[in-house]
Parts: sequence; C-alpha cells; structure tokens
Amino acid sequence: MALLDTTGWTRLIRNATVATCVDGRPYGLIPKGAIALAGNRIAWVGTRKELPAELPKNVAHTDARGALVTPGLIDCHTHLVWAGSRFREFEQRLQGASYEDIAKAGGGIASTVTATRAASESDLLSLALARAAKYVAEGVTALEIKSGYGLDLENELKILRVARTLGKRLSLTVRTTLLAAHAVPPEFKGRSDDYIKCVCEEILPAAAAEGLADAVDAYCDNIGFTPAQVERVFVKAKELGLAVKLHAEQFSNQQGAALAAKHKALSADHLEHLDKEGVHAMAAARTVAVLLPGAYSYLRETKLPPIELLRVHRVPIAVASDLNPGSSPLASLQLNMHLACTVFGLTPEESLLGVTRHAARALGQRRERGTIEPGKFADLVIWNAEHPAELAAQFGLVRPAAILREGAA
Ligand code: DI6
Ligand code: FE
Repeated sequence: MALLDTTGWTRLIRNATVATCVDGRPYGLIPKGAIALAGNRIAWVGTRKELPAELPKNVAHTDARGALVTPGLIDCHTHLVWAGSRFREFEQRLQGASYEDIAKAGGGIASTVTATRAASESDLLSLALARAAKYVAEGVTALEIKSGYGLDLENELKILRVARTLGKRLSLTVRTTLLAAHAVPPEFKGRSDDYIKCVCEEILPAAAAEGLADAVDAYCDNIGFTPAQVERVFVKAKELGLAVKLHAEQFSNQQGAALAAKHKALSADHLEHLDKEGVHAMAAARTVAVLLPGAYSYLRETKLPPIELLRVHRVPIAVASDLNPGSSPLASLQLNMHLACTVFGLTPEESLLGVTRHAARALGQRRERGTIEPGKFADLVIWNAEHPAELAAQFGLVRPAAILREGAA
C-alpha cells in the first residue's frame, strides 16, 4: 500500500461512521472511518486501518465515538426572504378553496409581494436570519435562496442583497437565484409579456451586473408564465452567463421540464405532472429533479411525481424544503427528508443523497460540495446517530453534535 501523504493535514476526525454519499455502495458508507482535513478542504477519507501510526504533531484530533458523519446538508430550493404571513390561506384551503383560486383572487404570491415591498431591508434581514438559523441548527451548511417577492428592480435586488448578507452573518453558504419571473406584479396586470420584457431588459442585467444572482429561475404554470415567456428569460440568462432552473409541472403539464433540459438547466423543480418525455429530456441533460414534498403535502396535492420513471432513467433526484409563506411554510430540511420517504416513497438513502450529492449538483456545486471526498470543501456534520437511515426515519430527534463548514466549527 502506498504511503499516505499527510503533509498539510490540519484535523483528523476518527472513529466515525462515515456516510460519504459517494457512489458505489449504500450511502457510500465507511463503518470504521476517518476523515482528514487540510484547512477548509477534505484531504483524505478512508478506514481506520489505512491511517499511518504517526501523524504530524499539529494535527487536531476529533474523536467521533462511533457517531455518524455526513456531508453538510444542502437545501437547493427555498424562498426564505419574505415579509408577512399567509396563515389565512391555510384556513381557506381547509375549507375548500384551491391554491389557484386564492392566487386568482389576488391572494397568494401577490399578497406576499405587497408585504415584502413594504418591508425595509433590515426588517427583511432579521426575519430571514431567524429562518436561516433554524436550518443551520439542523445541519444545513449550504442553502439556495430565490427572490420573487419583489417583482420590480428595487425590491428584487433588495431580496437578493438580504440573501447575500445571510451568507456573511451565518456559517452558511448561500447561493442566490433571481426569480423575478415568479408572478405578474399588479402594475403589469394583463400585460405579462411586457413584464417579461422588463425582467429581461432591466432586472436580469442589473442583478447580473451587481453580482447578486448565481442563477435564474421562473415559474412555469397556469398561474405563472408560459413556456414561450420562460424561454425568453432563459435566453437572456444564458447571454449573461447565468445558470437556469425552473419551477415546472407543479399543477399542470406545460412541458416545462423538457424546456429546462433543452437549456441545460441545473434543475427542474416540483414535477408532479412530469411525463415520460420530460423524464427522458432531463435524463439526457443530467438536469436534477428537485422534489418538494413539503409543498405537496401542505397543499394536500394528490398527484405524485413519477418517481419510478426518474429512477429507471437515472435522473438525479434532490429533495428540498421550498420554504415559502404560501405553499411550504415548513422551515426544516430534515422534515422534508422524512416526508420524501413517507409521502413520495423515496428510500432513506435516496432522501439523504437528495440533500447532499444531488442537491449540490442542483446548485452547480457538484465539484465543491455534497460528498465526503478529497478536494471538496470540508462541510461536515457529526450526528447524535449511528446510521444514516436515522436521519429520515425520525424527525426532531436526530441533531448535529458538531458542524464544520469549510473546515471551521
Ligand atoms: N414555489 C413557488 O414559487 C410557489 N410555489 C412553490 O412551490 C409560490 C410560493 C407562494 O405561494 O408564495
Ligand atoms: Fe418554489
């Protein structure tokens, strides 16, 4: 066996049950494992037996005492920055109103836009900080945040700035997504094409110029935008060098997933009404299927996404919380891991890969995060658990004992 090069090692986590989430065996599990860090990166991962007897003196040691270690969890789809509350809509729906009825009557996204526009940047920041802190506490080390409750230049940028600030205030990697094409704002009522023009010519270029957006998303559905309008947004995003993704096939089949795949989208999200052609297109483009079981169950939907087809065609499946005030005010990625199993029938392994390896791909971060492999950032969670299936099998019981983000506690 070649001698292990330990130069540069700064920390060693030993005595760990390591779920690397690397392909090859279930969970990429190394039962009696160890992980070496070099600064903010993973330098080595392997079994206890492979470790040399002597290590450089300045290496810090962490004894995991047999505990489970996973990659830091990644939530690849949230709308975490908003003001106001929509609890009344929850009551209305339980009395028979549909999500679409409420949206068409001026509630829904539009009501959150009014509240978010009225909120100051610092008020929005404190609301968002409290929400994001909940994710950090449950082992999330990277999180995507979409705009989409501003719907004009000033307020979309305000939301994205708040998102960027969260990443500086917390031990959290924040990836931002411009979702100006979320709904038609009141000042463009009945003129959705004009609003898309404004998105393409004003909002998108400004967000790109200020470096506020890592990606661009759109809402493709009956209550959102048509595929033709989405395509205009995608073309502009590409022109500006930004990755794209899409809210697709949530309430109806608009062939949004195929459109997303055609533009090499990072992900297509929701997908309850996805058909075979859409699955094939996603498989060919390696576009990630982001499943959002919290939104499905909160809206008491009944049409399941085509999970088996996604599996058969080896489409990478991610799981996210979709945290938002209307269709998923459920601020927990762990809850969504659990719901992915109970509601969508994913295995606990699929649910963990869905918030690690595949979630990283959905954020365009597959080379940087999402697995425990040499070269990647040392985003790691040590749990009060022994087996990775515990994470999805229970809720509220499995907690991080220690969290490292880019090597720092
Ligand atoms: N993601 C969204 O953008 C919409 N639904 C979803 O799952 C709208 C969220 C909202 O109602 O505010
Ligand atoms: Fe969403």
